[in-house]
Amino acid sequence: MRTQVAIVGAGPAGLLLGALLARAGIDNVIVERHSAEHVLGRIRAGVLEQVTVELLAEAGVAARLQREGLRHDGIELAYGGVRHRIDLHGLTGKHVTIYGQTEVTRDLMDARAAAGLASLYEAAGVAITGFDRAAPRVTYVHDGRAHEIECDFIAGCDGYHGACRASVPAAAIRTHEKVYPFGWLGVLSRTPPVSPELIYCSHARGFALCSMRTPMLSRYYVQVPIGDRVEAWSDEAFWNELKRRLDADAAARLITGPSIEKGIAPLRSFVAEPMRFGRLFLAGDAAHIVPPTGAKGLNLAAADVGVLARALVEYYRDGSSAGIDAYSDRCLKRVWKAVRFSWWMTSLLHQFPDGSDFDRKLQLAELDYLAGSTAAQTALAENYVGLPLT
Ligand code: RFL
Ligand code: PHB
Repeated sequence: MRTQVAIVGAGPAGLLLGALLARAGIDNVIVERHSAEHVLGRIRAGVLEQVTVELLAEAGVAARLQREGLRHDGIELAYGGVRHRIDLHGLTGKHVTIYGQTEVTRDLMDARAAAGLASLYEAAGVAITGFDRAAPRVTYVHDGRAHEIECDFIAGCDGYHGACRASVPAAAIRTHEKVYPFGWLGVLSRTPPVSPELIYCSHARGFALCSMRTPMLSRYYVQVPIGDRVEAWSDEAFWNELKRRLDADAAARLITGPSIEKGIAPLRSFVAEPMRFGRLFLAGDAAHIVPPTGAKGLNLAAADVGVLARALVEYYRDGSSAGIDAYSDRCLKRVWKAVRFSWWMTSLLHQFPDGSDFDRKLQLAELDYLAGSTAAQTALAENYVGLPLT
C-alpha cells in the first residue's frame, strides 16, 4: 500500500491529524495497535481549550461538541475550607469547553469512517523504517498477514509507550523527565456534578478535583500514594476520602453513586527533543507528557497536529519545507510552557510526601496571594485557557 502520510496511533492526535490532512486533500492511513472499542474505553481528558475546539471545527468534526459541550467561564481553587473563583473569561476573554476525550475520539472515528478513509485497527508488531532516508515504511501484521505501507512521511502519534519514539537512535534524541511521588485515583459516576464549575482543591490530606463530563456524569479525582492499588479503594472509601478534602458546602452537596470507571494514573512530566527526525514527526503523548493538573495533555496533542497539518499542507501545496523544518521548534516552545504550567499547578496543589512544614506554608502563601491578586489570577487563567498557537 502507498500513501502520502502514514499515521501511527488512533488516539486524538492521530485521528485529528488524519482529519485535517484529508480536508486538505492529503492522503493518509492510520495504523492502530488496539481495537476502536479499546481506544474508546479509555476515560481521560475532559477540558478543551478554544484552540483545540477551533482545530476540531477546522477538521469538520465539531458539530456535536458545539451542541453538547459545556462552556466553562471559570474554575474554583479551594484551600482552608474556602473556594476562590478564577474568572477565566473575565481575565482573558476566553473560556474552556468540557467535552470528554472519549467523545472527541468517537466524533473523529465516525467522521473518518463516513469519509471512507483508511484506518487499520488491531495491527500487531507495528514497526517504522527508512525515515532517515527518502523511503519511510510502516510494517505491521493484520489478520495473520504481514503488510507494508510506503509513504512520504510518518506521523508518530502512538502515545508515550509507542513504537515511533523508541525507533529513533538514542544519540539523536534527548529526553527530560520528572516523576511525581503520587498518582490520581479517578472515578466516573452517573451523578450530577457537585458544582457547576471545576473545583481544584488543596488539602492537608492531599489534592482533590471535582470535574464532570455532562450535567449527569461526574468525574472526581483524589491524590493517592504512588504504590496504591485501585482494588484497595472501594467506592465508599473513595467518596469518604473525597468528602474529607472538600469544603463543608461541597461535601454536603456531593451526590455519590456507584463508580462506572475507576483507575489510578501516575503523574509525570516528560519531553523528548527534537520532535522531528528526517521524515518522522512525533506528536502528542509520543513526544511529551504533562501531569493532568493543568488539563493540558490532549490540548498539546491537538496543537502539535495543528502545526504539523499546516506544515504538510505547505509542503504539498506550495512545495515549501519551511513549515516542516520549523515544526519541532514551534511545538517545543509551547510544550515547555505547558510543562511549566502543569508542574506549577501540581506543585501548588499537591501534598509532597517529603514536603516540610516550610513547603506547606509556602503553598498556602502562594494560594493566598492568588486569591487576592488579579495579576496572579491572570497568569493562571492565561495558561489554563491555553496560550496562543504561534
Ligand atoms: P494517546 O491517546 O495515548 O493515543 C496513542 C494511540 O497510539 C496507539 N499505539 C499504537 N498504535 C500502533 N502501534 C503501536 N506500537 C502503538 N502504541 C500505541 C495507542 O493504542 C493509542 O490509541 O495519545 P495522543 O493521541 O497523543 O493523545 C494524548 C491524550 O490522550 C493525553 O495527553 C490526555 O488524555 C492527557 N489527559 C488530559 N489532557 C487534557 O488536555 N485535559 C485533561 O483534562 C486531561 N486529563 C489526561 C487527563 C490523562 C489522564 N491519564 C489517564 C493519563 C486525565 C487522566 C487521568
Ligand atoms: C477531567 O475531567 O478528567 C479533568 C479535568 C481537569 C483536569 C484534569 C482532568 O485538570
